[in-house]
Amino acid sequence: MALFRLATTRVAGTHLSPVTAVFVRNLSEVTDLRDVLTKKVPQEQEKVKNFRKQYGNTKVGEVTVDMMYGGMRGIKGLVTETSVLDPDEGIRFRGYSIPECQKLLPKAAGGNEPLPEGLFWLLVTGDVPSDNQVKALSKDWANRADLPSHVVTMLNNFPTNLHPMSQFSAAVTALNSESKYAKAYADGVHKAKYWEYIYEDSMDLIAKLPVVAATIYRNMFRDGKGVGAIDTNKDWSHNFSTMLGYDNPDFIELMRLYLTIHSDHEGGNVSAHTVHLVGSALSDPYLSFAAGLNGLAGPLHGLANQEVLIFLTKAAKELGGDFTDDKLKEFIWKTLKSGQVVPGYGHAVLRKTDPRYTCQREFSQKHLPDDKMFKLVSQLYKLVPPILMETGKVKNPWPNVDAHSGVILQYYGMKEMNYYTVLFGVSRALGTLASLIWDRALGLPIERPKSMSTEGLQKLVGATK
Ligand code: CMX
Repeated sequence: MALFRLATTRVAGTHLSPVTAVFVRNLSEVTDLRDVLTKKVPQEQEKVKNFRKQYGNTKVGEVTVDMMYGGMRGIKGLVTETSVLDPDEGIRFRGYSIPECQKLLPKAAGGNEPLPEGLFWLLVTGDVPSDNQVKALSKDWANRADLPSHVVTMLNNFPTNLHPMSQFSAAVTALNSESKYAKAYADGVHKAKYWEYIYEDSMDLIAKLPVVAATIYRNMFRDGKGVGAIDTNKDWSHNFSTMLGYDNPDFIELMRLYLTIHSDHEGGNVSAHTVHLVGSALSDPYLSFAAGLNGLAGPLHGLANQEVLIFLTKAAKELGGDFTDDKLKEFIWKTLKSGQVVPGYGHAVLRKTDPRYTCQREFSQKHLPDDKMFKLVSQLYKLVPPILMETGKVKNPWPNVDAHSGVILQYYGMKEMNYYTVLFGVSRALGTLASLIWDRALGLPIERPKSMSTEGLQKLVGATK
């Protein structure tokens, strides 16, 4: 259906345009993501309003005492539109599985992997974008990538023994000097307009993250002489790879895949939940995302990709390259008996092999089938699950996303394992910020669940002491 839209004067962003009449045939032809959202937001607001009016008091689950002590597993307590995680099937981004995204999302010329720009468009709008829409997004991000000088100075002054994730989160926090949302809030903007500024900040932040991340990498592991200029004709992952100092086309393809698959894992995981929570206090996207990065930096979450490489390197060293099944089993048991986890295995929700692991395995089978470390990862895939099952307590013995990513990066020369979580963080911005835009568009309130003391809980359930 053709629709006639009056483009309103831009209230946020740097590109104020006059009120103009724009003829738009359908949304698949609109290349400005914000224009698409401007159309979609009122429709979604209406949908949610009507749904809540009719079903607002309907019960969706029960909460047990164990759930309260057990990290709130299984409690349905959040609404996240961008993706849903099925325990057996894995993640679906707006209803699309990873193989479907690999097939349907636009690719770079000559490339096979989806462009993360396309995934972001999908997460924000629910629609698979066209090539033109994705190209417009690449250009938009390239044009927003500049860092303010105080952040560059800050990055250049960090000691090289400060973990890359700490540098990353501190720099993102400091970027909030650029927040258009914080400024608009201070100027008394109406709450109906919040999402527009959150959108602008999110776009700016996503654009700047690769520059921040590459600066950290170059400062810590290369000559620290800057990251070079952004090429506005290249996609986000291509520019990021070049800034990191990697120009192998296969590495660039890996980055496109990597930045796509690490983006979102529904709303309850530590990084996504943190961004949502902090954002609910109306902290701007820089502050909210930096908080999420600090959660991602934990070894049970995003830092596990670093931990996996440490684990593999330790195994290689201790076993002196003697990777017989028996020796490896012994090493795994030793790890467990010393009270440590096997990193890269297990998940709070998943109960099967993570499809994010599977697609990295497929990438490796294609690009690095004979790599020694890839073979070790494959051998562990065979050996670890039965051992974890034998412990009798691990609910999911299968590998997660972090079990695989490090060895592929090593293969292409990125051996600095304490940097890996930064890559995860760059990607995680796509999902968490897409959600943050919708959080404000739907006017979700400050988050404040009820907590109880053990004593209060005992009274509540009528426990005898
Ligand atoms: N190695 C050893 N023990 C493990 C284990 C693993 N890989 N996974 C779970 N367990 C243990 C738990 O520590 C827990 O032990 P206790 O009862 O002694 O405390 C028990 O098994 C039950 O845990 P669970 O219900 O199966 O798992 P959780 O939901 O509590 O935790 C996770 C999920 C991911 C933190 C856990 O599987 C783990 O620690 N894995 C290793 C770290 C990892 O790979 N994290 C990355 C996850 C993906 C991501 O977020 O990036």
